[in-house]
Amino acid sequence: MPDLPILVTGGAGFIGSNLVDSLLAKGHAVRVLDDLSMGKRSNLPLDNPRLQLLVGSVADAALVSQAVAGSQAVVHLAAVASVQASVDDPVGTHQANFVGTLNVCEAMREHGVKRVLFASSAAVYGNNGDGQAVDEDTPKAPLTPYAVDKLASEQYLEFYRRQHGLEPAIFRFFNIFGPRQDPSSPYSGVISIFIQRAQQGLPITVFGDGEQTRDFFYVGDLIDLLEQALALPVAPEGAANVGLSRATSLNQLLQHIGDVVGSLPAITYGPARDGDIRHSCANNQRLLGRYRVGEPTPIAVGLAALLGK
Ligand code: NAD
Ligand code: UD2
Repeated sequence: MPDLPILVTGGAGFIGSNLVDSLLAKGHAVRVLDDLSMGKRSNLPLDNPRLQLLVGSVADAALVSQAVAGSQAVVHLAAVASVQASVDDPVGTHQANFVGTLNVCEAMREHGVKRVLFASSAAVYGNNGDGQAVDEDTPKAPLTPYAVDKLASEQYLEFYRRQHGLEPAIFRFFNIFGPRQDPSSPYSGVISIFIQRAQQGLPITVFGDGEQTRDFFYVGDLIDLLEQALALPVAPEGAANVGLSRATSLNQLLQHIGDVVGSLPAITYGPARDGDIRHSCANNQRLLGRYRVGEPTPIAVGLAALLGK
């Protein structure tokens, strides 16, 4: 079905627009459904005749049905990606982060579309990593509405697999970084904020002592995984962590940024964020078993690519 479009919900955002570029470059037709709440038209090559943009919400069941009709597969990325936004507005974010998933499942059932990729999150583990790399069987401890909605979405997708033959491939992203990550909110990804401030010579605030760690994964490597999952003959049951299985502290991250940018601005250390996870690192054995993960991009190389170096 090479000519039927692949539907990318949230396709005007950071991860989505990187995926759209890559799919178009490989000759696929692509349909994007995005409400442009965070995503931007300028992230998309709208002059490409193989790209169609539908502007609206995944919470609108009729629109989702229209978007899914005639698609060959769905990559469901649309969500309010800020954990803090979900804490501030659980009802509003639930519409995008949970009802949106259910609408995608129902529309796929209605139109007989089978393959769907889903962007879940390391947030489903809460603090259960306890300083160790978490595997997928680690007990779940969703601490925020964002994490609850991601976990419930995963479970609904598995229900639709059993009941209606959907073929979900579910990924739990750790900290993804790369071009087009929007630094404009205080809750944007830390790398996008630190890079922008370093380039502009503006002071950087580290929340806590900077010894908290994250498992940073380059968006280009993620896109490669998503494309493999679209082509797999069988969509594997159960979610797979997406991380390098490598912990980088914020202090180490700042050193890398200083190396790539050439200098660092003033750095201040403030109080840790409420509820901040201290250490987050993926056990990625399942990912490595399911997908070809060539030589994953080390953080220094990803940062250089991000700055066009
Ligand atoms: P993003 O904010 O850049 O992309 C999300 C896109 O969804 C945006 O374009 C936004 O406009 C759109 N959107 C939001 N609500 C919508 C709605 N109701 N209807 C239609 N579109 C809507 O964020 P991202 O980092 O590209 O995240 C993509 C997905 O990956 C999200 O589901 C996010 O939860 C998940 N995720 C991201 C990370 C990360 O490190 N970036 C980590 C874990 C999970
Ligand atoms: C990421 C995801 C979130 C969820 C979660 C899963 C992003 C933006 N968020 O949250 O969606 O999936 O992982 O656990 O990708 N920090 C500073 N200074 C700043 C900004 C951040 O010190 O100006 C710190 C922050 O307190 C945290 C670390 O940097 O310790 C990473 O913060 P983040 O917002 O990039 O991502 P995280 O891991 O909280």
